[in-house]
Amino acid sequence: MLETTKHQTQQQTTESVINTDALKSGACQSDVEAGIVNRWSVDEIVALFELPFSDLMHQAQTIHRANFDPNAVQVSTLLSIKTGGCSEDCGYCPQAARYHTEVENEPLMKLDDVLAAAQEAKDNGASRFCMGAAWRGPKQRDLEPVLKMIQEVKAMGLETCATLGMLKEGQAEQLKEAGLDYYNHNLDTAPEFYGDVITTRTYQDRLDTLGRVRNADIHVCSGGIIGMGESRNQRAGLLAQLANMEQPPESVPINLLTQVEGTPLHGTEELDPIEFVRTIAAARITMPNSFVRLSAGRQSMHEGIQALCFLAGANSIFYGEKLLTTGNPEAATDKKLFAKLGINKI
Ligand code: SAM
Ligand code: DTB
Ligand code: SF4
Repeated sequence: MLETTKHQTQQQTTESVINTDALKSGACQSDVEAGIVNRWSVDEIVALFELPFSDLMHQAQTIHRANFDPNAVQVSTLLSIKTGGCSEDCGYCPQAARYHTEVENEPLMKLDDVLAAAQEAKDNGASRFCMGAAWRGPKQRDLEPVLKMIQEVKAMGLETCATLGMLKEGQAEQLKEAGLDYYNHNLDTAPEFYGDVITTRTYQDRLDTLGRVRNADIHVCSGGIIGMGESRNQRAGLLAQLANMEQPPESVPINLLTQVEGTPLHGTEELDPIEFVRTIAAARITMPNSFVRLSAGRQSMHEGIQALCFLAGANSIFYGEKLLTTGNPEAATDKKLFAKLGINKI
């Protein structure tokens, strides 16, 4: 009897997923015309999280294979071009001036040093180079040297990405003109949990920056951080925000919180790794055409969990021994892992 009930519940869950698929393919035309493109409700995404693990993985892998080469993973290398001393209060971030961490402030890097790092990333097999700055947002005098960096990195034959904080009117267009392919700006978490983590900029500020990036015809890279003490509902809420965008981000970084001493979120209860894999799978299912990036947190992640993330549909990583200020696996370690799993780099 118990088995029958369980089976029925599973069937209902699967049906609700299929109904959502119908909605996605345009069944609800009037909503689409009105600009309301709620492809996924939070409850539907929670239902994905609640599936038996094998069923969830099967769905994610099926969707992944229908849209991507399942054995290809895109690799981006990060460089912090301006480190520390940031005015914002993001509770996870070692670069916020107000928290006492071991990060040493460094001014904007010189062009030649950035280009040397980009060359090294290219020689190591990265296809995209992402430049990050610890700013609330760039002032015009900050932006100009960064535009030059973008032009030169692009001329080296690398894809370019930048993450510089909030953009003002007109700045995205200047970045586009310089040759920027992707702009990273994360929503970080669900709207309901956001105020527990950041108070110096609003959720709407972030959406506005993403709108400017999209309008300037730059690819959007936007995701969040998991393991900050948010609930499962809130993990689903973050994915709903991303998946329901008029055009979901081309790239969705899913970061596992890297806990840094001195930040308010240091000491947060560690997330169960299987819940992290479930988050990746739910991101894959809800954003079937986006690259889902297994981002921060890999250094402390067993390779078995990383393999499960790739199976769940992650198809992008940060590659190189440093993220912005914290560690990432050595390139040689990742090469061995890719060889073991038969993964090819994009
Ligand atoms: N200052 C810019 C901004 O915040 O938009 C760009 C750089 S900021 C460091 C880029 C992203 O890195 C953040 O939005 C956050 O999602 C992620 N991040 C920062 N610290 C992290 C940590 N300790 N663990 C995981 N992700 C982190
Ligand atoms: C993203 O989502 N993760 C990257 C990138 N975008 C800029 C940053 C992770 C930062 C981890 C903490 C650090 O190294 O400072
Ligand atoms: Fe500053 Fe970005 Fe860190 Fe927030 S995440 S404190 S904006 S560097």
